Amino acid sequence: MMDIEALRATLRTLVGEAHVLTDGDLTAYEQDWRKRERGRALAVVRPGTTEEVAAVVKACGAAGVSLVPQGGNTGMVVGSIPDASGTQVLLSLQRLNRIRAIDAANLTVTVEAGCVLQTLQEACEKDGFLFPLSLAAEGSCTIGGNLATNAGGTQVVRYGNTRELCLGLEVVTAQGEVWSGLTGLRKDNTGYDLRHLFIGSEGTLGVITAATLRMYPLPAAQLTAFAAVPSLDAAVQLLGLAHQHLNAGLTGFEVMGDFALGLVRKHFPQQNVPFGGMSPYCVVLENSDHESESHAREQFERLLEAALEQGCVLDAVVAENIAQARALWHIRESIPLAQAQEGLNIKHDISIAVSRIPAFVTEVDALLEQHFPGVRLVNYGHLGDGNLHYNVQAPDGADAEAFLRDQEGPINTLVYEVVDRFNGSISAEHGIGSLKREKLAHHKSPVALNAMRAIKGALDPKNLMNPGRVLSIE
Ligand code: FAD
Ligand code: S2G
Ligand code: ZN
Repeated sequence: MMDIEALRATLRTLVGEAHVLTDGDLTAYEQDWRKRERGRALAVVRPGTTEEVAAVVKACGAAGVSLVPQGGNTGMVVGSIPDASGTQVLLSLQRLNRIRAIDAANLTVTVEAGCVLQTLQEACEKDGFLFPLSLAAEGSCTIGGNLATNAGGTQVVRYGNTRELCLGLEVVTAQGEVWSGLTGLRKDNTGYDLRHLFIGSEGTLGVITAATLRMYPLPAAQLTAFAAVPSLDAAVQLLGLAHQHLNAGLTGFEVMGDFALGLVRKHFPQQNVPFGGMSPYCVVLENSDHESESHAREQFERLLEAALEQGCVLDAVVAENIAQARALWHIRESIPLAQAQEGLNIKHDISIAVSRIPAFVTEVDALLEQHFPGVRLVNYGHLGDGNLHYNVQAPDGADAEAFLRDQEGPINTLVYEVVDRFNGSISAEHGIGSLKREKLAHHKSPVALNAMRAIKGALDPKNLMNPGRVLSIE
């Protein structure tokens, strides 16, 4: 039988009394962001150095106690909180948050896992560089969590996911050893590329403690436009025009269904959403130009003229200044928050070839209407990279909790069956966590699942790293 008090005492000696929490209000660590589940930690441990992380992992390993690494706890798939058994240690990386180095000549930044994404963005900008990962949770999510979930966000269309931004990692392995792979090298073909095993592994293979990431020169101008479009087909057509006119300058392309925007109008009336209700969809897109603001504006005008001529845009506004641009982006980023205010909801974070998204939505809308009449469809997301947040809210006036409990399974099954037929992915950017673990087993080939289990068995044979997340290991 594990001696909980003895382990707690050991952990206190390793990281300091103040950084081992065992009572009081631990909701921030034990409840997931969507307020779906609440776990109970044997202890919340907050190491401040990589060496302390290694010592904690070793101590837990020796005691046979599993660990749940946690960054900002903004994950969407219930992967970053302890289970309800009270036998797991929640390892918070929040104190391990230094920016170790910004290397201008190499265009890299080396940063610790607990650094909040927005803090890193601001530090790079202060030195004249862009760290281009951007998502609505950037004020609380951390670099370690972004890497562990291979986060996407609103600039993937130009810069790729977190994976593409990572050049090197420092990881504490499940055995409590430190792998230091913090190279800033763009080329290093010396055996298996271990960083890519840990990126997207959701805390199930090791604890990411630091990373060396790509930075880019700040653009001379970043212009934002908000356009009303008559259909999803028109949005896809506008995307094609934007690629043609802006090429590498296209750094964001998000689509928003009118019901999704309606939730922002309802819950955040102070945000004046343009074109209220005039079209079934709106798009917010961004042009980053390295020449000048006037050049960027000219390009946008040419693009919007062509789009108006071709009828794929009904109306559009181009932000006159940074404040207006931020306000337009804030509307898009407020959708998940407005959804949370509206109540518990069923999320489908899916990706499909861009060209096939309109047909997918037509088909799955009709099926949901037929089998679950009255559900409300909150459809929005990163159309630029084929990732849709096809979310389902309970019918107006229905009990959201009961709806989630009773209908999530059947609705997921229906939606994911169509995703499969469209050769899509059932998790584009949020990962699997515990929420989609059974779905993964159903939607991934046995060959892929066996290879994943082999990797998990090799790197974490005792299954102490975030067990029950991503894979079910007996
Ligand atoms: P946590 O939630 O703390 O952890 C997430 C997972 O990573 C868990 O499995 C955890 O065990 C593991 N983990 C955390 N830190 C480490 C570490 N150092 N080493 C090993 N494993 C670790 N996601 C997107 O991809 N794109 C979006 O556009 C997006 N928008 C969002 C908008 C809102 C409003 C919210 C609330 C969330 C959004 N998310 C989005 C989801 C979430 O923000 C991302 O998954 C983010 O990367 C999680 O970072 P975090 O630090 O909060 O990680
Ligand atoms: C986003 C948030 C999750 C959701 O805002 O891009 O990833 O579906 C989403 O609400
Ligand atoms: Zn997203």
